[in-house]
Amino acid sequence: MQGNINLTRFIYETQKAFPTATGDFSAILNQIALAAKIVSMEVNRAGILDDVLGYQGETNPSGDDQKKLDVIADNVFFNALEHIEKFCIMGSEENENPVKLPKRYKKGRYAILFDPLDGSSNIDFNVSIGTIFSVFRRTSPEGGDGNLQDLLQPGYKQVAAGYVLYGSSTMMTFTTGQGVNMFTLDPQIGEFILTHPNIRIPDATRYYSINEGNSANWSDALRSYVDTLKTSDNIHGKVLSGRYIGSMVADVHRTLLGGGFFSYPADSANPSGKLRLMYEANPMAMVIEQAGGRAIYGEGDIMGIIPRELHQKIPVFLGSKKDIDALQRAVFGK
Ligand code: AHM
Ligand code: MG
Repeated sequence: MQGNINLTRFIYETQKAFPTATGDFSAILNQIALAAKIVSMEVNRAGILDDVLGYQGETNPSGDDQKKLDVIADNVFFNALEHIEKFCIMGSEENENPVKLPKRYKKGRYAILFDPLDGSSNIDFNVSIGTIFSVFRRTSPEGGDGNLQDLLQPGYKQVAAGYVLYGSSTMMTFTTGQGVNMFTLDPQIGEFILTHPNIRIPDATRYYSINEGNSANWSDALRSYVDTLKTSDNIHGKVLSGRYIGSMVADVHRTLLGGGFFSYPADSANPSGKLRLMYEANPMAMVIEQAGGRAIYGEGDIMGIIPRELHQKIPVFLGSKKDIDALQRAVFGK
């Protein structure tokens, strides 16, 4: 492929290389991109429209207060995806139960989970937020309605995953299991352009990323390990800088491009951490591993976990292989 490549062309050319492809992924990715453009526009205007910022007055299944933008983004993604007849069931971080598709649509071969607007605590401050998505092939018989089991699959069974970052520019990053590609929205033409083809996460870094406000509740091993990053006695042989935005999408995005690691660990107040396995950990783990990195919960890989429930939480450590290997050895003795 030559020159400036837009998302539609990228999808078309990738599909051409697989003669047996049905076009299902093309439809799915194009509709995710459409929803991302709409949410991006809403996020950009949120500070101007006084009915968009602030709380909705409800909590989501994890007990977090729902922001109005969370609910807007949730609706935008459902509306963009429900009618394309590629899914049999959907799951959203904002909904307690799996979301069935309207009867009038044929049921497709895939199940999708998404966190429509991650990093909600940053919404009111004009700080980057994002959308995360994860796609599985259905396990229930074709044709009928899907069920919870279509969604509750281990991460290694994901067939596609990615995120959209609403930052100083809007970027869409995804993998279908053949590496990771990153697209930047050109607002003048309203198209995503391939700006970072086949990304590999670097081994060298200047940064580590973790909420140190919680360090009093961490394990001693984790606290000691993070302390080594503030001296030159670590795998990088230099003092690292801390970078923590508090939006997983933005923190993972920086880690993907800049190396190092991002973590939301378990602590004594949150024994399973804060991040959700199905909506946040699994899709980001697939992206990071497809870029040559690693994603673990502690002793083992995030994508190996057999999920128990839709909103279950899991500690997350992800980043460059070199960093995660060292952290796993020091903190979990593996
Ligand atoms: P959310 O889905 O309610 O937005 O919560 C998830 C977010 C992640 O984006 C981020 O990594 C984490 O919460 C930050 O939490 P904290 O503010 O405790 O550091
Ligand atoms: Mg979230």
